[in-house]
Amino acid sequence: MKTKKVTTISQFISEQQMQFPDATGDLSKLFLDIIIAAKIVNRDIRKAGLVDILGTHGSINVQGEEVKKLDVIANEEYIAALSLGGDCCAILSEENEDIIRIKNPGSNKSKYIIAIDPLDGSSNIDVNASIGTIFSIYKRFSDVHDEVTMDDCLQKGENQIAAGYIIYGSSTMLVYSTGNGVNGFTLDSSIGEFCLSHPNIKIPEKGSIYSINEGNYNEFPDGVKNYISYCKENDKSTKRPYSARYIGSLIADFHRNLLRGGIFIYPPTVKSPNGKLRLMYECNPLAFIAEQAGGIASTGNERILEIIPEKLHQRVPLFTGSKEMVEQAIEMYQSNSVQSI
Ligand code: AHM
Ligand code: MG
Repeated sequence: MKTKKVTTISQFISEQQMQFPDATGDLSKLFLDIIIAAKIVNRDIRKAGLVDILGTHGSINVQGEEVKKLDVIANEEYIAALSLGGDCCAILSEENEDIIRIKNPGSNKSKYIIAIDPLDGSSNIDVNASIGTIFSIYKRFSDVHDEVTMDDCLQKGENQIAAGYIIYGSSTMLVYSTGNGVNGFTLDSSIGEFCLSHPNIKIPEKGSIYSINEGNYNEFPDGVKNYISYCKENDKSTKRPYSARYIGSLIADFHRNLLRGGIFIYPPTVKSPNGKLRLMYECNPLAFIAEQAGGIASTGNERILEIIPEKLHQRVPLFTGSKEMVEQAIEMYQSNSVQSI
């Protein structure tokens, strides 16, 4: 049998690092911390149902949402791996109201801040649908010997040094970008390594999938309602009607659209005028990946990566995916000058 050449993520990261002779290797080390945590969380997710980690934890998080046991476990595991690694100085997590400043001797000198949604799509945990982890890495502005400031953490998405996600699906994949394209790695559990499986991912310019929680239709702005009608129309030249696909797990919806072509929309609604998704650890990292893959990410009115964040857990509307589809949706959204929601 001919053996296929395998590139592990560690080999890939060190090859990339060699292209930058001045690189200190600190970012590579931070990636290795993330990879360790991803493997641990993956191990626990794969055991869910056999051990007592399904169901609710009994608490409500800073977002006012019910916390699942696996939310707590994943949060603790990522924080532990990132803190022990000593390669980042602060963590902003969906599950913690404030910034977690890491106070161990190694991380006092670290320049990196990480924003993370440790377990995205938690409502899907108990029904065995795909869930994910989303992360975003920034360089602090302040001196490495000083306390990390709020300004260090509230940076616009354009400043991201790297971003990515792990999808715990039918296989476990890590997809990331350091601003030089997007690459995907699949976990080969027999050797315990993420191996390059999807090099240089490009999102198709056009697609035929639209992903939106249509149950909220009556609460959508008119422009979004019009776009949904457009998706359902018959038109051979644009391959409409499009297919509706919505898992309710952002990573699973985003990942499918990234590979196949499509649009994901979480618009403003009457109840949530800023949408539901969080800027720092959901929209920014996915916007970075989308753009690096040739796609678009917008609030409908502005590019996600240009938003200057005001608060750690800020929510923004999100339109992201294939370039032509997102442009069309934004045009229809904006053409309703009175956004009656
Ligand atoms: P979570 O991070 O608490 O799991 O919430 C975010 C999730 C996203 O994964 C998903 O896109 C969205 O919420 C689904 O929301 P809705 O159920 O309103 O459609
Ligand atoms: Mg989430």
